[in-house]
Amino acid sequence: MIPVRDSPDLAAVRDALVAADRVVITTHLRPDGDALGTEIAIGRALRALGKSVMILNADRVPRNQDWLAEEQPDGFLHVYESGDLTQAEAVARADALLVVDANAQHRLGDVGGVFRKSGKPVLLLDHHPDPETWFDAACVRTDAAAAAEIAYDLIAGIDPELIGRAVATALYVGIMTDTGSFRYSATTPRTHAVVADILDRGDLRPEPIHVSIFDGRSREGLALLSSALGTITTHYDGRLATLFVTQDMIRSSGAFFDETEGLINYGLALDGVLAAVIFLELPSGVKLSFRSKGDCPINGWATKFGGGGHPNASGAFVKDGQLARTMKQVIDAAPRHVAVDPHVLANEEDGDRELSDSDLALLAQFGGSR
Ligand SMILES: [Mn+2]
Repeated sequence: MIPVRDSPDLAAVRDALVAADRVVITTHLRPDGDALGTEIAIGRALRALGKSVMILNADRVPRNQDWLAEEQPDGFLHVYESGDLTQAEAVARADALLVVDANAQHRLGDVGGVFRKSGKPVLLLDHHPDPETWFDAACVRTDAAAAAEIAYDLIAGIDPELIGRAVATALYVGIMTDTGSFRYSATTPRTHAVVADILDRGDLRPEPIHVSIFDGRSREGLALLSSALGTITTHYDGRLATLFVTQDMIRSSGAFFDETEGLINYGLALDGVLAAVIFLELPSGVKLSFRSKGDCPINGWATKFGGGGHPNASGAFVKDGQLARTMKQVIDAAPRHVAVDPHVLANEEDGDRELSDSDLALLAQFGGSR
């Protein structure tokens, strides 16, 4: 057992949950391991205390976490459907609503509006900066490596005995995925101490969990990886790497869109690269993910394109954006946000230049919108 990291804001969220008999939990669109892990861990702990809990998400579970969803009790995990009476009743009868791993209404999809219009107290547990202000109680720890790390303190603060196998598995998935398997810069000695306690209490073996999350790639997903690797280019003397995935690449590989998850790490893995951006072409626009190494905050850069996130991991969505134009705008905006050598900048920043011929050729090769 390690000491619980308590605080008045965590206690406020914890007390509200302990006092509630009925709780509905949600998280962000395209939920990831931390989003689901945090929801499931808190939800299972509250159920073990005899409470009625529903997880209600705008989007379905990603394929690599189907196994985690399948381990949950019936009726616990729901994908939101307008007009579904069971879901509407759960919100109407709830004593408290909880949002995890996201701090803005638009990140919650349709469930955001449902929560806000319900008139119920809405609680927040999150590790992203700049939360919206409509929550009735909020615990935001931007120094936590994952929302699941805060969930550990929340649950252990109620009763550490609640961290059995089900809760421990969910917490482990959350922390392991959000830290890139314990390597991102937000990982601290305490993160490892928390994980050690989780493994111990849940009697977990890490390997099968890693295999389930990371080694379940389909042939189609590998084909997509192969073509995405071919799009990696570097800019600003090798400090920035970009890669992209077009609708054509998704179609011709036969991969699911969620198999684009993690591709950006191959850009960041290049020697000398400080930051990487992946451009994902969707029918409705271009989804951007930003990653960086060490002391190179890129959340301001993502904010410029309507998104945000953490200093080393952020995202944005450019609605109706075309791939070539969006790439140019993002790459042009890089020098202000990525530590770029001023000599390189003098050579590169010559007004309103086009994408380089090689970038344009790559886009043409992979059928990207111009
Ligand atoms: Mn997270």
